[in-house]
Amino acid sequence: PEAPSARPGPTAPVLPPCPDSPPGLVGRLLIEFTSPMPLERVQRENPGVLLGGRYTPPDCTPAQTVAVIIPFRHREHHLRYWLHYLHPILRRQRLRYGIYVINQHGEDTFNRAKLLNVGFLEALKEDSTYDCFIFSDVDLVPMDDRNLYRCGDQPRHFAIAMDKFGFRLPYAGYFGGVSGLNKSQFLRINGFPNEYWGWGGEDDDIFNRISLAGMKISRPDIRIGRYRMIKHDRDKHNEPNPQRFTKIQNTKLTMKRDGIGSVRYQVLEVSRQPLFTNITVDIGRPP
Ligand code: UDH
Ligand code: NGS
Repeated sequence: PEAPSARPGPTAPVLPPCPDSPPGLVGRLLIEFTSPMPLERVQRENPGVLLGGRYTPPDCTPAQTVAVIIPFRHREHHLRYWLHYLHPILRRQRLRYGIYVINQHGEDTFNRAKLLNVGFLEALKEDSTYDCFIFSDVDLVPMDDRNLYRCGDQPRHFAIAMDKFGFRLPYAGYFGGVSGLNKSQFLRINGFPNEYWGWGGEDDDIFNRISLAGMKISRPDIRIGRYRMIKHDRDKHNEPNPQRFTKIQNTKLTMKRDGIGSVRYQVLEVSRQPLFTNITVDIGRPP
């Protein structure tokens, strides 16, 4: 007798690989943040997204599985715009993906890079097949869907032409906003620093790590890597970090001991929402 069907049948069609250039992209997009965005509307408009914010293309097999990691605290209204714009874009890009909002518990000083380290580890606990990690601020929405949220043979910087910088890089080594590394690139730099409390410098430290590891940053065309940032005031408990200038001088020394290999935290809650997975975490406070 035949073995039970592991072979493809009518119920398990073999899908072709997803194309390098997805066919249904629209190019330049109109992005605006005028009227508030109700979460119910975003849910209604994205019925194909599975619990926890997971999606798999119905018509092809993607080469990568992408975890999108968002550092977060008290930005619910930004998150609703982000989900509204990004789910349809990522779907058109034919990505298999999951959205992870890493929510810093409590009111101690914010630590963006440490939250991103937590996101890397926790996404892999949810699904060990993630091989590409896109780190995105919650207030940045791409203005062109040809800016593909995938990983490549070098770490990638996506947010290179932000409206607030006049659609240019603010400086050649800028690596902030939205970036992506595959698993081996991320591990090669020992992940991100855990010791940047407050605003600034952590993205420059990540840039230094990448350079010190002998990698080069890849970027999209300047006409495609355009972003709108949702305008906001400075958050409480995320003041500019006065240590940031000296810290970024010492990446070569600190990256060996401070990174994904040394991150300590406690997950307080994992909550699978319809459009994202929310992970609330205690990451401690500055020494
Ligand atoms: N973030 C939060 N909550 C916070 C702080 C930061 O969710 O309280 C996250 C969020 O994803 C944000 C990212 O961390 O997009 C980066 O932080 P940021 O938005 O504070 O950094 P940015 O450089 O703004 O965008 C700095 C303050 C600018 C004040 C401008 C006043 N006009
Ligand atoms: C640099 C910061 C970066 C920051 C960038 C853009 O000066 O962390 O400005 O900032 N580096 C240091 O402070 C060492 S922004 O204009 O978005 O507020 O990302």
